[in-house]
Amino acid sequence: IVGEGTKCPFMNGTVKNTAGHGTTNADWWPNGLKLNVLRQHDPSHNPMPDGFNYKKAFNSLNLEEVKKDLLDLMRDSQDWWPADYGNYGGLMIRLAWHSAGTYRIADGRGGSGTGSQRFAPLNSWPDNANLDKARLLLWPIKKKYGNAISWADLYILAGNMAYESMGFKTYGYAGGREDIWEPEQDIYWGSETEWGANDKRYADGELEQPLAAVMMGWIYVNPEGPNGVPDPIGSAHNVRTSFGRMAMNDYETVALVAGGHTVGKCHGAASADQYVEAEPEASPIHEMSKGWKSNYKTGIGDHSTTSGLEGAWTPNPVQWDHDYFRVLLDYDWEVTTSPAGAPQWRPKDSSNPDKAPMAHDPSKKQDLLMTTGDIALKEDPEYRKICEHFRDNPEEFELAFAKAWYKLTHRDMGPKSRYLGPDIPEGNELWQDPLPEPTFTAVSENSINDLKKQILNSDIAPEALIRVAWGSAATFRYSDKRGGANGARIRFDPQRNWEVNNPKELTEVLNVLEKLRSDFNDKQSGDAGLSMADMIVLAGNAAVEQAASRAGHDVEVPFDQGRVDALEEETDNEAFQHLKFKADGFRNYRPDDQKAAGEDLLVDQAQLLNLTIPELTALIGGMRALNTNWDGSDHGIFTDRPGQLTTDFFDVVTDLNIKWEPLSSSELLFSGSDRKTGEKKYTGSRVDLIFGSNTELRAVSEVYAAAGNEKLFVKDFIAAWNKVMNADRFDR
Ligand code: HEB
Repeated sequence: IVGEGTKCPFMNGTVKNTAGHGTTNADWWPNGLKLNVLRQHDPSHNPMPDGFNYKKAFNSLNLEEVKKDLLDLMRDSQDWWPADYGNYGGLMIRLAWHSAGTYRIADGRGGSGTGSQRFAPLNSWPDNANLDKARLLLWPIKKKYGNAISWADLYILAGNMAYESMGFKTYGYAGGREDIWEPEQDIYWGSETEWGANDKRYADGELEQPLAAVMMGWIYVNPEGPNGVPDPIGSAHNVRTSFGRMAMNDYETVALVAGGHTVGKCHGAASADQYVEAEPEASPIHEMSKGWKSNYKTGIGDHSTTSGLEGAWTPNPVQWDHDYFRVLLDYDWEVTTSPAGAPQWRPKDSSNPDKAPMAHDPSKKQDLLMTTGDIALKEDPEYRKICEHFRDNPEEFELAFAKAWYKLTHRDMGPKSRYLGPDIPEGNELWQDPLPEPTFTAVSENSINDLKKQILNSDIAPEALIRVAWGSAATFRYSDKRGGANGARIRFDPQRNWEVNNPKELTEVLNVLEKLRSDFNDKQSGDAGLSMADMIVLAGNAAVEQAASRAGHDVEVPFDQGRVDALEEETDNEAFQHLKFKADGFRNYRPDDQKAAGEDLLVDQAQLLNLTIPELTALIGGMRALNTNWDGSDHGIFTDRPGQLTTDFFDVVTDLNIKWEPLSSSELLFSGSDRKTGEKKYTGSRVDLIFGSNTELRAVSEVYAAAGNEKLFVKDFIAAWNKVMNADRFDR
């Protein structure tokens, strides 16, 4: 805290009466709707030049030159933070791993995709201690290549080059992670107000969703063991849960931890409580964004403290080798205490163990160590089998680690079409949700218009077409760029059986569309045709156009053909279960097992769809007018002409003549009646009422309800609809 501990009453910063300070709305009403998450990353806050295209910039790089500079950097030790054993590799790998390792598959948030480790809270998480040094060591290279390589891409490339510098051949590398310029506000990192303490998150025996880490401020598990107790079996449970939450199985997890701890060391020369100063975010201004200054002797090199554990895992920590399994399995390990006071493991003398050199004085030797998380791999029977298998099959281990590292560092980038650069491995991985090459060429606009007519003349109700198109496209999540209409995976399990997708209706719609499509494609010349993925979107578009025209608006919904149909065997059922809508406010769906409020779930969903507040508002008002609730209910259908694209929804939510009352004490549904006559007129969910209740959503609803703004609404609705339909079109 600025000024704390000083004697001078006139110290700078003791008075906080400037812009942005003072008690805020979030302090007064901590439970208010978090619409701020829909206001992030405004392009006007991005310092890149107008029209900047990262793809183009990255492709202009000579990547070989960057890689060479990174290799040189590994061995170019700096006095202000000297390299362990003369190689920064371990530190850089930990940087890349901690950058990628915040990813969790439940909501796709976290990960290395945005360079967010530059900002709070990540830059100051206790588990990220001294990674500020790694980032600052990279600055000369970042400075040299400027806009052509993002921090996010550089962190991962540095990790790869660190491995290469120590003799390991990585599986490949893709660029394409564009930096953000402010901390993310949407990621739920937990609700604790202090760092550490994992028992809280496991309160119900199960780690709180969507979290992957066992405690606040850590990437995954407590290295000392659950709650700081060196209990390997308990640790194995936590490792399995946490790595599982990022979609890593046992095989991948063992490969990752072993490959990670084949190199580098732990730092715990002295007690952090006693010697280490504040993290970057709380450091004095003259530290210039550095933190964790240690006052123990020199505070650097062999005197540095990071995790508080001390020592290397293997005898040669700057060489890729297979010692990790040999050492872990062959030696007997006992609990000991690091110089900083943390529980860790040392090989018993009876094992006659190798030692490692001191990192900054090769003439001295040091005991090897294992963290409780490492011993977990030996003590847990399943993990142990894999350890033994890898020990006996070192080549398989190398490939397993190479692939797991590639997955770890690229998992959050979404489809392969987003990958950039010359080092992208050939072939697809299942976790990339592969899409086949396009089989069709474009069809003419005239025949598209004919097809739209045929679709609308079929037996399927227009609202069903809209629901299915929405269900297909709205699985997209901007967080890890998974999901969306491309691939038409709504045809497959698990999506086709989700309750919100109304499986019976979905099957009927798909059958009709498939029939129309094959007749249509048969009539096209050559390879021209439409995929089912295109067909589903086109059908939704046609129904929206018809609804607009019935309300007197002659408008066209843009249609961009070129989607492809995924194969069922290239659809990882388990990975797709995580795309399941926690709730879908747009179709007024909230499963009974959801504990969060409908309006909070709506904002979460809108953020994953990368919608703005006006886009969210237009979509909800429009979809209610179009009568597209998942189960055909009347909740929120505040109109006597459903199926027309009108602003009726906004008229009603802003209308003081309607009196709203909860239908039950759970306040999930409300009844709206005429204030004068008492006549019951409407029912609405929390998602519906929030557009009259929340003042910011109301402000936008007022715009759409106001005289003369129907055209504006129709235009905004179609633009927002189109944005969702095309959110995953990285192929374009
Ligand atoms: Fe690790 C380091 C823990 C996983 C890679 N690690 C480390 C440390 C610790 C740990 C405590 C120390 C820090 C200092 O400096 O002090 N990990 C851990 C745990 C886990 C892990 C508990 C789970 C089980 N790692 C991991 C992975 C990876 C890694 C997965 C990758 C892949 N690490 C690493 C490295 C290092 C570490 C490389 C070194 C760093 C240096 O050298 O600096």
